[in-house]
Amino acid sequence: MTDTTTNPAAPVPGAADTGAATGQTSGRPDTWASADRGQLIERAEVIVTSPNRNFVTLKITTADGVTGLGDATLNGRELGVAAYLSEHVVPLLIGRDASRIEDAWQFLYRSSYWRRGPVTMAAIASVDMALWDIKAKVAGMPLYQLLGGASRTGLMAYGHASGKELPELFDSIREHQEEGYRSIRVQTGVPGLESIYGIASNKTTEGNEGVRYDFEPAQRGAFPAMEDWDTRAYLRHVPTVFEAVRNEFGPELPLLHDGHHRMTPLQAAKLGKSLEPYDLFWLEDCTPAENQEALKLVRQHTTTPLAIGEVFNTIWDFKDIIRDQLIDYVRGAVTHMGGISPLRKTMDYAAMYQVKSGFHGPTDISPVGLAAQMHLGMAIHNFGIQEYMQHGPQTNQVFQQTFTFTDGYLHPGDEPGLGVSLDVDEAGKYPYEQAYLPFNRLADGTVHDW
Ligand code: KDG
Ligand code: MG
Repeated sequence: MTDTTTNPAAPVPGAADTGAATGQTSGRPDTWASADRGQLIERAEVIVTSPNRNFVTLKITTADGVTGLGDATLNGRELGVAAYLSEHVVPLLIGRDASRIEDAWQFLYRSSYWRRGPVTMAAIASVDMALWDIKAKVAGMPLYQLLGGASRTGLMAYGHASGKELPELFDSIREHQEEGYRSIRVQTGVPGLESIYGIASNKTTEGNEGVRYDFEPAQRGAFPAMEDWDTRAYLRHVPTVFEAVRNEFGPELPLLHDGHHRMTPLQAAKLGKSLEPYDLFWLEDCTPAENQEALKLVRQHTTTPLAIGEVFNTIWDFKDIIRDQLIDYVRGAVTHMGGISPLRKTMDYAAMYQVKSGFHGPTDISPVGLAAQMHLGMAIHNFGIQEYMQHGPQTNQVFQQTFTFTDGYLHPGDEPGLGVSLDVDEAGKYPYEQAYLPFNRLADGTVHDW
């Protein structure tokens, strides 16, 4: 664990005694008089730990000793967010009123002048999450109650089945069903390609025996691993896989697939169309969505539902594609969209267009981020599905969690707050280890989207 706390308990700003807004005076934190001085932020610690993988967590403590946790993990760029938090955010938090969540969010977003971007928004997200955790603990309620109460009894979750060849894939689907999953993402190898996105290592390989294993793309080491890619081979192969899966598992099982940003608009349109007979729940990230116009072309050619947005940072990234009804599912993560507050706004906006949630839930969303998403998913009306890759055993020892996964449905539990606590001693056993996501090269050596 790396504790990069820069501000030990700082004195509460005296000007707050006036009962008026203090404004920005000579280097003092901007805060207002709090009705309850016990809610002023006394400590904020940035905790970097690497049990099964790297995680960045913000822990905020109020004068009353109430603590809140926020997830700031940005896969492969963790220390960038840790430094942003320690150097630029933690000093602004000390002495602020923890109960003023929206004000803290707006202050961090607007006062920095430089807006958006994954580093900034992951840092702001962690503050937002931690403050909601504190507010719910002070209220004595699980967070979903504060967000409006439960709209459902549980969250349908999907897991990641994969296999290089069909027999392994079928085994993996069956294993997921045995664990309770009722919706399944399907990724396979492509003939001629050595290693590609989404295929878990074989459980029976050395070191993995007996271990439940979902695909974990970040690999420890000083340089990203190289994978190979050929879109034409992929487009030829994927429909045959879904045909085989439908023949084996029948028409009912909801199936998902992640294109992981690799296709041109025309290729994506072609894939969507060729998958229509297999009735996918969604096709994810069919194109790299910087060019959002691309989705118009895809939409003109296929009725396969589209999900996008795991790399988006703000409601602005979703605004036009929701308004133009180019997507069906919002793949944003609480951790990368600036927190619970802005993702809630995005989902309320999406509801006007019948667009539902499909929050990003791979293992690089920490247990804290996952819990925050579960509470939000419980409360909103337009919940769709929750991605759920299971964290490893060491991670689950560092982060104690109250959520349940029963018969394919997640529930965040009913403890006050988010329902996650962090064992600092356990976290300390796992110092940060450099790790990167892989990258792609085509046969001629060109770097391709990964
Ligand atoms: O950090 C990158 C991963 O979270 C991403 O590759 C996982 O695409 C992903 C998914 O849909 O879970
Ligand atoms: Mg994805």
